[in-house]
Amino acid sequence: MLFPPTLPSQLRQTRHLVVFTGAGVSQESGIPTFRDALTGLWAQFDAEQLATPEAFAADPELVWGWYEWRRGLVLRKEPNAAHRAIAELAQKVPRLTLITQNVDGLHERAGSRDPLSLHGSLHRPYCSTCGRRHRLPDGLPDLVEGGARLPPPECSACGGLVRPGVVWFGEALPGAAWEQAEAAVCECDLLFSVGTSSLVYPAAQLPHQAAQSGAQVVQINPASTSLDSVCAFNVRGSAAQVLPELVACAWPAV
Ligand code: BV8
Ligand code: ZN
Repeated sequence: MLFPPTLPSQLRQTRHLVVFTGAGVSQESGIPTFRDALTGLWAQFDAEQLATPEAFAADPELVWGWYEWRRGLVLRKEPNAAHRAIAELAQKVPRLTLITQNVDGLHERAGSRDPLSLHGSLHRPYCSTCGRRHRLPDGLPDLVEGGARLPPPECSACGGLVRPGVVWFGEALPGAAWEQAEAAVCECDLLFSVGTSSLVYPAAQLPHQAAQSGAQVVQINPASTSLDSVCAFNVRGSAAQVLPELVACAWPAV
C-alpha cells in the first residue's frame, strides 16, 4: 500500500478537504511539467524566463508561439486518473476546495467544478491593452514540432496585442481566487498537496498556512520537496496511481 493505512478512514471523516495541485498531476496525461526542459525553439530558455511580461514585450511572437504550442498539446491530451479521482472526491466529502497552479484546464475537463486557478489558464487569453477577453478560434491550433513563432492576435476592440490568460512571474495572482484559497486553507482539516515542487510563491505558502491553522497536510509526490517537513505523511508515488487507490480504499465499491 502506497499510503498509511489510517489515511482512508481519515479522508472519510474529513469535513473540508483542500486539494492543492501542480504540474505533476498532469504529468501522466503527457503534459511536460514546468521543470521539464523546454524543447525546440524555446530550448534556449527556461520557463521562468519566457513566462514573464518582459519576454512577451521583447518578443511577442516567440512567447505567443510557445503558449499556442502548449495549448495545442493540452487540447490533444486527456485528463488522467488523478484528475478524475479529485473530481470524484468532491462527491464524497462534505466540502472540497480545489486550488490549482496548473493552466491546462484538465481539472475542469475531468469534471472538477470551479477550481481556484491561481495562475490563470491557457484557454482564456485577453487584450494586453484594454483587458477585453479574446475568443480563440475553435479547433486545434497547429502543433508544430519544435515550435513556431506566431504573431499574437489583435484585440477586436482596440487593436492591442492579445496575451495568454496566465499569471506571469512578477504579476499578481487573481485577487478573488487568492483570497478564497487563503480562506480555504485556514479552515480545512486536511490538505493534499499533489504534484508540486513547492517552489513558486505565493502559492507554495498555502500548505504551510494550512498546517499552521491545524490541518493535516499530506503530500503526494514521487520526489521530496521543501514541504516534506510540515507533512503528516509524504506519499512517494504518482498521483494517477495513489489518488484512485486512496478513494477506492476510503469508499470501497459496494
Ligand atoms: C508574484 C503560469 C508579486 C505561467 C506560473 C515570495 C513571495 C512572492 C513572490 C515571490 C517570492 N519569491 C519569489 C517570488 C517571485 C515568483 C516566484 O515564486 N519565483 C520562484 C521561481 C522563486 N512569484 C511570482 O512572480 C508570482 N507573482 O509574486 O507577484 C506581486 C504582487 C502584487 C503586485 C505585483 C506583483 C507569480 C507566480 C506565477 C508564475 N506563473 N504559471 C505558465 O504556466 O507559463 S508558475 C508555473 O510554475 C506553473 O503554473 C506552476 O505553478 C509552477 C511550477 O510549479 P509546479 O506546478 O510545482 O511544477 P514543477 O514542474 O515545478 O513540479 C512538478 C512536481 O510534480 C515535481 O515536484 C515532481 O516531482 C512532481 N511530479 C512529477 N510527476 C508526478 C509528480 N507528482 C505526482 N505524480 C506524478 N506523476
Ligand atoms: Zn483591447
